[in-house]
Amino acid sequence: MNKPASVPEHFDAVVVGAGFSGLYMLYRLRQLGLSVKVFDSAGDVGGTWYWNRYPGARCDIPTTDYTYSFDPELEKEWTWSEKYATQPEILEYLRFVADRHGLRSDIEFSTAVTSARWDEPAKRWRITTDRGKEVRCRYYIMATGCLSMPKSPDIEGAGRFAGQVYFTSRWPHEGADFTGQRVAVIGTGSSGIQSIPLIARQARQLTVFQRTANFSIPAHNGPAPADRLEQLDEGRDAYRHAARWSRGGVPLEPTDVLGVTASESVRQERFETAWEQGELFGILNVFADQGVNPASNDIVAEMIREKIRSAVKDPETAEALCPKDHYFGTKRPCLDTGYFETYNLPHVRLVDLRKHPIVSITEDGIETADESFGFDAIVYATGFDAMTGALVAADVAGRDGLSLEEKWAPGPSTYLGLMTAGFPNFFMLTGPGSPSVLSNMTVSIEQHVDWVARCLEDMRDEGLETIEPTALAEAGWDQHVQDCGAITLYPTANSWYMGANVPGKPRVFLPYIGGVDAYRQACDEVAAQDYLGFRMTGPGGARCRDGVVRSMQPDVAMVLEFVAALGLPPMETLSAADARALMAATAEDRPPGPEVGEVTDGVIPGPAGDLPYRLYRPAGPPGGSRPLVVYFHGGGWVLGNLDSDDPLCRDLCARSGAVVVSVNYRHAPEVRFPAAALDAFAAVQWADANAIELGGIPGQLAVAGWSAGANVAAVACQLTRDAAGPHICGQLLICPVVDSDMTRPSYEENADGYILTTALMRWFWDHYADPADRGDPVAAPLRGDLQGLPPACIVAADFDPLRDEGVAYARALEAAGVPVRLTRARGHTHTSVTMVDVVISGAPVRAEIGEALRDFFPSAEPPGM
Ligand code: NA7
Repeated sequence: MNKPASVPEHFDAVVVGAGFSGLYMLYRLRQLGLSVKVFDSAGDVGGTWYWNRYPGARCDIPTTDYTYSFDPELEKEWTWSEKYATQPEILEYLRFVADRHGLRSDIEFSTAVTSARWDEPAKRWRITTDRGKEVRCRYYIMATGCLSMPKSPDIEGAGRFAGQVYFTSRWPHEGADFTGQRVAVIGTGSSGIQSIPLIARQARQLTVFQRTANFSIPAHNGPAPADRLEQLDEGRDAYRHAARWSRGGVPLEPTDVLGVTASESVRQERFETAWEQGELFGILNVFADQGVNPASNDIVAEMIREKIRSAVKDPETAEALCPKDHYFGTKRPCLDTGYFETYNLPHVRLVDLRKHPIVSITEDGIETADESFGFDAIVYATGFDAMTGALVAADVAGRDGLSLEEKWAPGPSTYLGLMTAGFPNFFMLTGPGSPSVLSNMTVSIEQHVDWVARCLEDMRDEGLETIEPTALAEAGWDQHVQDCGAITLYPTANSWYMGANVPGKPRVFLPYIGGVDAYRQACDEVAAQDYLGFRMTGPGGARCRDGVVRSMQPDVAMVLEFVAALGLPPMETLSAADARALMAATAEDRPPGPEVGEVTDGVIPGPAGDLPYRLYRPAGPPGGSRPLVVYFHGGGWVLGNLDSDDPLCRDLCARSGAVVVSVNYRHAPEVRFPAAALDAFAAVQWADANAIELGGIPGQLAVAGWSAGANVAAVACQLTRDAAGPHICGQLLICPVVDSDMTRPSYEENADGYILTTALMRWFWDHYADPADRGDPVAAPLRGDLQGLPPACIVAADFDPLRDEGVAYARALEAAGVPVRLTRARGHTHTSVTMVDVVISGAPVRAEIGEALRDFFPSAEPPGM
């Protein structure tokens, strides 16, 4: 008996979308014994592959990898016919999967969900559809895809054209026949690049309107690659496991070859191999640094441009097809079959919209600034409101009626790309903030579905009914997603990854670029730590272990992993001589730091003999005077020298426009406390007295230091004050040692694993000063008189045992009336801010340091004077 229409049906879960993610979600939810309803506005399964039926539509990940792995029998029964299967074959595959698992019975096709409202008292979602149906469910799961909401044709007059109009994203099922027609294609993303060669085969005339030239490499399609099939035959499970724990969702050994240092022959060889292979992850892996270093990226980009120039006969067209306004990879690169060669056909023409912008679409064609074109058909290959479009359009309102559209107006905010605060029991598969479009989608889909299924199972086992991220966890994840993007070149491009293709959309980096492997690790950790950052409630009680799953800068984490893998002995187990040798060895291959105008070495008369110094003069005309910064290197009074901090000194010099004089002081254990501090004091006196000879401006002198160097810098300021001169304009203290009290919380929190450990700091103190001396302000400047000291800039890093004493010094100086700028090096360790050109995320912190140094010298002549 049918239920009366007025009584809403209840389901444990409602899923929107019956593509790759929706189908697998349904399968897993059924496995859990949950009642499920799937809605899809399409007439059948397929999602993306149902709608995008344009000629030439194929996936751009080899189909051997673009496939479900959850069903080993399915894998045996289905064989892909090509390296990159066509849309009809992928659609056929999804139909096969739906039939094999009898999934269709729970799917309502040709039904769009029109709204969803969270009913707080009932702890249920109320879902309405365009068929006037209302259903209730506990869990609402969006399997709506990342590229499913077509972008509206934002071109003047788009509605006026009287001929045939096609959208690649909504291609008619009966196909299109362009024989004998004059056809326009607008858009040269993947859809345009795949369809243009095939449309050209039929059309009498084809005109392509290109706004942005795109990078594309030949797919070299054909049978599935034999080596890949062999690997799968030999060990399917191992292969799939490797995919799950790879960076992109396809097994691939990340290269460590740097574009900037590789020889020309290595560059060519690596590029040609990737070109021949015809795979996106291959061409994105020519050099380890091509995604972060503009110079390296340009090497690959130029090689691709050369290929385009050699494929296209007309030099002007070739040049217009060469992408020059974005770094390679920062917009989704394409795979093609004969795309560039198509422009050699006499009836195919390219219109460069940068030079000849469209003024309007007219009734019978397109008008550019200087030409009128008549067409029989216009094909829009203009892309999607990616990643957020379909979610926002679904009219979802969570707790207190807050809509997703309102919440995400400044850009999407999610925890793990899976959920968003204020929307209990609302899951997004491959949502913004997850690897999704930067990865092999099928691997990311399976990971998300498995995570959600496991979460729901755990909740059921624990008697929990609602789950929602906390504001803290979500803000932390959003920050991490942006931090990961910020160290790459991706945010520089006007791409749909940045929301830049849709007018008015906030510019935010949408996907997670930290890697499928790192992402999976984070999701697993969250689950293993009692669902860290989620609030859960139900008859089983309420629980919330609040926190942030990733707060370290991603490149800092990479450096730590790299160092850990070296298996070096802990420094504190070595002799001072061996520790110095180890430090020198690890610095051997690092980048040199920025160019400066001039570097000269000299000696200073110290209290007990000469002290070596190295002077860095900024670039600019010779002879000009600059402010002077006397700098002291780090190394716990035991390690370090002029070489150890050379890249940092260059960086400080370049950023501040000051002459930097780096002074080596006497080291412990050979010469103990207070030698280092007294040397620093003497160096400041000497630099002031010799300012003119050093190229400095008399009276414009600051001191600076890192770690123990910052300790002696701070002490030098106190001693100088006591000696009534000279005048010091400012003190820059980067992660300073200012106290010998090792009981502050940062010592415990960061005791181990961040290079400067608590044990190592103890070793430094033991080498430097007797316990009886450690309370002396000359060892622990925090304990000194702080009145009348120069303005300070103090850098405190999150993952540094010394963090809290740095902050304490800033507070104490402030209390003593000293102007202080406290710079928090978010997500950094004691050493990472100083790793110039290694830890990219340190650059903004050093930019602040440079600004602080310049601020010390308000009357300084600008650099170059
Ligand atoms: P894309 O990659 O977003 O490409 C859309 C193209 O359309 C791109 O070249 C756009 O230029 C162009 N476009 C968009 N709007 C306009 C207007 N108003 N005027 C002229 N040109 C315009 O979408 P696809 O469908 O090709 O591919 C999407 C993804 O699907 C693809 O990356 C694969 O992952 C699968 P723009 O670059 O914005 O200047």
